[in-house]
This record gives sequence, structure tokens and C-alpha cells, in this order.
Amino acid sequence: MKKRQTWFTEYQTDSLSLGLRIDDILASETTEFQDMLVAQTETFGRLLVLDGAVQTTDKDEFVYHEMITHVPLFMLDAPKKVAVIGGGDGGAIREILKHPTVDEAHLVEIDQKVVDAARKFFPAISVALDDPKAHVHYTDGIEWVRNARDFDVIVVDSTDPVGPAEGLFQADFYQSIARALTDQGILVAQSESPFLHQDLIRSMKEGMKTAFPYVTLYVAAIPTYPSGFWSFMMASKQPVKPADRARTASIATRYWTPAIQEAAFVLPRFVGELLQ
Ligand code: AG3
Repeated sequence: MKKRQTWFTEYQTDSLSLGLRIDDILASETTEFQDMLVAQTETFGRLLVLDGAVQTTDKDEFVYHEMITHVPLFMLDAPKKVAVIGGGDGGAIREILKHPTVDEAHLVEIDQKVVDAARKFFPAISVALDDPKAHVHYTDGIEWVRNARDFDVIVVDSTDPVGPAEGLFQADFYQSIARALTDQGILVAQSESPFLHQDLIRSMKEGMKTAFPYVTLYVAAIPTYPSGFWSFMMASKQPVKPADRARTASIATRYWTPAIQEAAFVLPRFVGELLQ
């Protein structure tokens, strides 16, 4: 049979795009907050797009979801209370619940339609959302964090800093996260591409520094995101280092390893310079 010649294109900048040939469009709707598309691609399996930006695919989601969660969680001996702001697909919650000490994993997603689509079209990603330890809140993460307390890790699994996620990149949000964390608590936020979003990375660092003395960056390869090279920013009130259990933990992962726990912070010179 002839292959369908329909393509999805993400316009990553005004002069750069990523194209994926798609076999089928599974959902396309405008929610209260954003445009959402779910499509079947040849190369990456199912694809979730919000406001024209690739959020996740079946084939490479493991990189992002493992790295945004295990790296901060393995800095602590026994993380118990964890929250994910955004991340409606549930991938971060799935990884967080692989840590046996976690007894509460909160997902704070503004757009219920994203969670509904994840349950329907991405069962392997959303699989943990029905776990009794998972608590799903459909509300604005900025509001929710204001009243949150005693969290060990808060993960900001946001879309790009335009539209609904804009406030998730601002200093006052980081300050309210600092109040929601324990003294040993850790903030991690996806921080876009070191090739394409250098000003953003610098401004996130300045914003986090208003609330946290320690701010670092680590990286991972994510083929469907702009430039394929992605970063995560981590902030804490005290210096952090991998817990002993990071070396011995038997946790099912495909990207994260005990060596990557440390190696991910080894930065190319041009990336390290973004933090100076
Ligand atoms: N959220 C971060 C995606 C940013 C990608 N940007 C882009 N394609 N322009 C991922 C959600 C996964 N839980």
C-alpha cells in the first residue's frame, strides 16, 4: 500500500523546522487553553503536539521523563512528597513512582483535555495516573504551588515559555516553589535547548537565583525537541550530591544510569558558560 504523504511540521524558530510523516491523525482539537494534536508517525510512534510544539512521542519520551525525575529524586535518600507542574501526559509521574519511598505524587495540570488524551492515546505513558499514590489536580500550577508545603521535589514539566506556561518561567513562581519545598528540597524545570534558547536559560538561572543559592544545569539528547539537545535546570537551598542509593538502585530505566546521574552535569563549554 502506498504510504500516506501527510506531514506534521513544527516550526521551531522562524527559520528552523522539524518534519514528521504521519500515518494518521488521531485527535485534533482546540481546548480551553491550547491547540492539541495527536498523530501516528512512522518514525516515533504516537506524537502529542500542543500549540504546534512537539511535547512527547512514544519512541523518545523515556529520555525526557527519566531525566526530569530520576536525576533530582536520586539526590535524596528518601523522597516522599513530589509534585509535577504540567506534565499532563503522566510520564513524569510514572517515573517518580518507581521510587519506593515516594508516597504522594501530585500532578498539577491546567488542561484536563491533555490528561484525557494521554489516557486514551498514550497508555504506556499515562499508566501510573491511576496509582493510589498519584493525585491529579486540574488547576493552575502557579496558584496550586502557593499553598503547597513540605515537598521533597517539584518538577516543572512545562511547555515552551509562551501561552499557558509563560508564568512557569518567572522568578516569583520559583520563589513560591522555594516556600513549597523542604530545606533539602529540589526544584527541576525543563529549560529548553542550549543551542536555541540561550537567553531563556540565562534568565531562568537569574530567576531561580532569587530564591535558591544553588542552581545547576544538566543535559540529555531528545531527538524530537528543537536541536535534539535539551537541558534541565536544578535548584536547591543546600548543595546536593547523588544519594548512595543512586549507585545501587535497581530501577527500570532506558536512559538514566548511575553514571548518567553524574555525567549529565558535565557540560560542554558553551553550555557551562550560560550559567556564569
Ligand atoms: N514538555 C516540554 C516540551 C518542550 C518542547 N518544545 C518544543 N517542542 N518546542 C514536555 C511534556 C512531556 N511530559
